[in-house]
Amino acid sequence: MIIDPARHSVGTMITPLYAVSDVHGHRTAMRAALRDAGLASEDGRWTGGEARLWFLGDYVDRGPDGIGVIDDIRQLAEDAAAEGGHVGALLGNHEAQLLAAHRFRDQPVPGWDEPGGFLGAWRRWGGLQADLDRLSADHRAWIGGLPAMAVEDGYLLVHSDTDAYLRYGSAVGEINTRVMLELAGDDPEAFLYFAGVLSDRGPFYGSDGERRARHMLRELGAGHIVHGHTTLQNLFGLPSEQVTEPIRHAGGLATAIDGGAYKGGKILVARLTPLPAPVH
Ligand SMILES: [Mn+2]
Repeated sequence: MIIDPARHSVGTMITPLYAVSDVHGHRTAMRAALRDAGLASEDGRWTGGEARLWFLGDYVDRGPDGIGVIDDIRQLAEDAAAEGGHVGALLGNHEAQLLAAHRFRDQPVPGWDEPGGFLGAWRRWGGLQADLDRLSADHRAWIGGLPAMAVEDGYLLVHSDTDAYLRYGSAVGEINTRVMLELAGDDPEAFLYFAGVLSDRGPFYGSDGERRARHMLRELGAGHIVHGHTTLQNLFGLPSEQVTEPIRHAGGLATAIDGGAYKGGKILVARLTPLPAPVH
């Protein structure tokens, strides 16, 4: 067998990698952002060829068409797989909160003084009745199978800017398995704790941020954290018009990509270029 180095060298095997986070029901804006990046058509079909695209969670709530966003992502995943590309999706706290609203309704949760239980809380967190009404068993099964994290090209992709995921294990596969079990749970008290872990934020900021980020990366065998969940507006005190690209923080070990679509910001399509080789 003759190997053509131009086609088979390691360098040419790496296909482009992108990440998008916190679409929050803004289906039209998501399609426009993906079109601008060359990844999808105006009507939400994959045009990215062999590229890889990861959605980092929070598809639903706050914006008008969360279920439509999920339907688009599933279509894109199917399209991309047929073309040798890949579309992946992570679990965000809002998906867990939507499932909880559906599963536990307004039953009281011991130790939680929240009017209307998970259903009331989900509404106050931005839940839309139209999404809940359209949430089919098929959608619930899809959400129930989402991983909490993935590693691609040395990037640790997660929804929330937290190391609280490490409470569920010390390897990516172990954490994903445990999170799926927690997500399927029927004990509202346990689910409340789980939703808190998924919604945590903060460890990567302040004087200890770089150390916490480095520890998480070492545990999980990756070189750089990419996350959504906390908007760039809130993180860096920026007005929406100044939020135009992802921002690195935690001593350069993490990148925040949530452009705050729900508050008038942009959906950022982050291109994740290959990381330099780690320095030992
Ligand atoms: Mn979130």
